[in-house]
Amino acid sequence: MAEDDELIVLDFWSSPFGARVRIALREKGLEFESIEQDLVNKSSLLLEMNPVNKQLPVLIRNGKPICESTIIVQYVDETWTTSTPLLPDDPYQRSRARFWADYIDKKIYNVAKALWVDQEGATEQLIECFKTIELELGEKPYLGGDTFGLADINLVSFSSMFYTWEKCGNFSLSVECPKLATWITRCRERDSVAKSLPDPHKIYEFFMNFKNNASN
Ligand code: GS8
Repeated sequence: MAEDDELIVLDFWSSPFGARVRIALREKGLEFESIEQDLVNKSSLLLEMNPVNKQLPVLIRNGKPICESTIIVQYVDETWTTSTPLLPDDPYQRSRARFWADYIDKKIYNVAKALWVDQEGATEQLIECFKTIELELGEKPYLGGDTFGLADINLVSFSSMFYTWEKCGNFSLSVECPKLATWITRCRERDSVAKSLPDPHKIYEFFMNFKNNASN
């Protein structure tokens, strides 16, 4: 990293998307400042840095913003190439990693949101998504193969919410998908992940308060 490189993350402690950026930066051994955002009264900095989506996370490198978590992780990987690649070199393997990162983005979160509002069939759909990912994982240590990468980051970032999803959907991930449960433990043992993810019980409390307040 150039000596004058300044890295700022516009962040929120419980955000799985923010966690992706923190994990990627930590995998690369980069120092950064995380600035906690108010999701209701958005700061002028957030609105200036992400005027289109007005969402976090935003990575600000020397004043220039990069938006959308999956794009940020790829930017980090393409910018700091000397350590811990997060995508394979081979274009075909890269396309597969991107496919699974995209599947996780498009499917998992939307189905979990349906579970959140008690939509019928949402639990079954979520378990089906988990099983699909578990099938792809197979006997590999990581989704991308032997090394931790983009697709792993995209999924493990949600793992602090799994306890909440299991409670809401009344299922056990380790019973339904034992290999995926082992994969979560493996990923969470990494320093970058352990330092970046919030406590699942804290997330449960946070979401239950939010849900109770919303229904009152
Ligand atoms: C999603 C970011 C997002 O939902 C990404 O970066 O991958 N596709 C984006 N951010 C939320 C906070 S995390 O739950 C957010 O900024 N919400 C405020 C809003 O949407 O107004």
